[in-house]
Amino acid sequence: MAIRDILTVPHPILKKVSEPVDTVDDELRALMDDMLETMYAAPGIGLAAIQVGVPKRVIVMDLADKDEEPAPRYFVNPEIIEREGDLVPYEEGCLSVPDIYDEVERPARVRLRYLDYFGREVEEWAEGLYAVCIQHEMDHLEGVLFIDHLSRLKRERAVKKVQKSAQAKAETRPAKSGKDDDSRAAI
Ligand code: GNR
Ligand code: NI
Repeated sequence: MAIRDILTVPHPILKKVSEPVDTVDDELRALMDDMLETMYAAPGIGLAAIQVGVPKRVIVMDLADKDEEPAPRYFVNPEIIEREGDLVPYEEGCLSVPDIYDEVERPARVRLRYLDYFGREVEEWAEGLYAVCIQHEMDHLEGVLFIDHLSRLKRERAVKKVQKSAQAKAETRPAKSGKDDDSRAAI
């Protein structure tokens, strides 16, 4: 297992539409394991593969409270097959838009069809935080971020703020070092 880097706005990959998965095999499970570890480390409650630069229709999630047992969930090729209830506002955040929070309205309940960690087909209703989170994650599969649901002014402000703090971080920290990283070797 490995923690992967999470892409932040305005990285162009985040706008890509992710491709369906053919088979849920060990290689895909290794990706899902990495995604879960990356999500827990962040920390976050959900993560789409595109956020670690992989354009596949894969999502991981864990909605358990800190004092509860971990409850990882895995979604491959998820589809919303029914929507129900009023639009409900929720203050959303996103690991690809760090430190920005704003209200987004989404349907209260959605019926899902997806493949789980073992490639078994599941159909179920999601409501509450589960409904909010799966709709946020499924937006990522279409290249859509929660800030795309806000006004242009709010969205542009958010992107600028994230860019600015990423730049400030890059200036105060030395380049990341790793065995495959020779970015500091010759200056
Ligand atoms: O960690 C996350 N929290 C969150 C809060 C409200 C609505 C959606 C989310 S998902 C987010 C992690 C993330 O960016 N997933 O794509
Ligand atoms: Ni997100």
